[in-house]
Amino acid sequence: IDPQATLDTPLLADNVQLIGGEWLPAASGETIDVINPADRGLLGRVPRSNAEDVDAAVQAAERALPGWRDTNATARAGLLLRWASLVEENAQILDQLESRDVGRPHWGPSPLAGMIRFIAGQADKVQGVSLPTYSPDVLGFTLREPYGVVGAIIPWNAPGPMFTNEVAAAIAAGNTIVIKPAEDAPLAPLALARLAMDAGIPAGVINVVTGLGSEAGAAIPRHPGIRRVGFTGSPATGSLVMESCARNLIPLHLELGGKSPQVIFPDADLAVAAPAIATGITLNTGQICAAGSRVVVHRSVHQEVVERLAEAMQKVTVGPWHQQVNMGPLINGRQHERVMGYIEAGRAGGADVVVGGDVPSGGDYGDGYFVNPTLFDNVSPDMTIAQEEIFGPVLSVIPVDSEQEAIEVANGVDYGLVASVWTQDVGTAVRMSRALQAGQVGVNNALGAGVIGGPFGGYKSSGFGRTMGADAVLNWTQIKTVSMRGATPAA
Ligand code: TXE
Repeated sequence: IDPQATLDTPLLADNVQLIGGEWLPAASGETIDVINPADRGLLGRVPRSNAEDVDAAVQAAERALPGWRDTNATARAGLLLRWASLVEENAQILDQLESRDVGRPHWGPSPLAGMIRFIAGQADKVQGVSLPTYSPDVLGFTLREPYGVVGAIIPWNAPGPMFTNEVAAAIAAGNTIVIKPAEDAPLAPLALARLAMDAGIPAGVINVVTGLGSEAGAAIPRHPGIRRVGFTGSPATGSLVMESCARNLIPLHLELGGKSPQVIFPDADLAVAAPAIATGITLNTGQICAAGSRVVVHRSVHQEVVERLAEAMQKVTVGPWHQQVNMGPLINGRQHERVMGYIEAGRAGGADVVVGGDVPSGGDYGDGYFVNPTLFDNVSPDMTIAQEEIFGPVLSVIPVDSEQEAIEVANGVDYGLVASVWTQDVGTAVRMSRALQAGQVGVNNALGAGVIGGPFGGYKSSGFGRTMGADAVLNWTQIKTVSMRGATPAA
């Protein structure tokens, strides 16, 4: 397969980004190389933008705002539905672009069109409420209005879904948006933006500025024209983005990853749980915010769980995206070093490596950022590998002796994104669903997945605000209370 082939799609052009309906290079002319993490081959070039380009994008979004905000909500929904149809027609090439850019093997049917359709359905269901008033001369009600020009910064691990989530919800609510994809994986977002233009979404409603986080990214929440921000990424960067929002006194939502527990009770169906947990931590090479990276298991089934997890993780095949494999490389050299550093920390901390702990070598692995699925046993809850998000295919098993201890260990981290509980007992499932501190709880499923329109977001340091579902659209609205006096009161 020719590593340049994806650039032949009419959905992408060399070194351009979308500002005010035009495909432009950075004002500085500088570029960033987009690299295939499976072989370090060059996939393309995108503009290396900075504050100047962000400013041009904000101005374009400001010009587009009145027209878009005042387009009736059903018409906005119609344009989103046209976008969804084009996304569906182009699902294969979008999937290839994302796979190549992220280094991921084919993921199954694309969720993108369905995600946009769900949000389109919400566009004309954004409603206020009627309010009681002190006088019969007055009507009281709320309006939910868009913020105006909004900004979003998205990561590289699932660029297509991240882009559609933020963009569809923000514009469905009547905002216009400036969004920066991650420098590591900007191709699918650029292609999706082109399809949105083809669908007839007006120029300036969606502006995509590519560039580095410290340059183009940092400029978005700093820009005085931006009225709200959505950010998904690391806690450290999220904190910087929030500081900028604080200076400008604007709201934001943050999604900052997790250290999601998989709590296994002795009555769980282990034949189902173990392979599902192994898939959950190796899907996308563990680079999923929801990935269940800690197995908190009752000691009575500890041995059996470790054996079953080891068997499932050994079956995972590793290789470049175009082969029939389960798992591709990590996104870049920095993440590879980071993940290998955590594996060393696990060993140094006294945990037992049951599977992996190393990198595959030779043959097709070449210069790719590969790492083998890694299973650590006898991890104690305070170890670094049990506390910090590794964002790689590294699973830690922590044995416990009681339900109470399981809850304490499961909740004993800064994060609170997803938590799973594996049991066949309804009582245990109910108690645990309430006790686990997480924005999503999965009972007998590893990623808290399988719900249509479920709001998604974190408890504790995993962030706040929700993407996806009807709440995602409401997130991008502000509430106005109107009291309307119909007649001048009689003298
Ligand atoms: O994230 P960053 P990185 C976690 C995961 C991973 C770690 C580091 O643990 O190992 O973060 O990944 C932009 N102002 N997650 O370094 O830096 C950047 O260009 C504004 C979890 O890649 O947070 C990119 O578009 N923006 C996570 C986006 O922020 C800035 C997904 C994310 O990059 C910026 C990704 C700045 N100063 C990583 N600096 C999840 N929640 O799923 C960078 N960016």
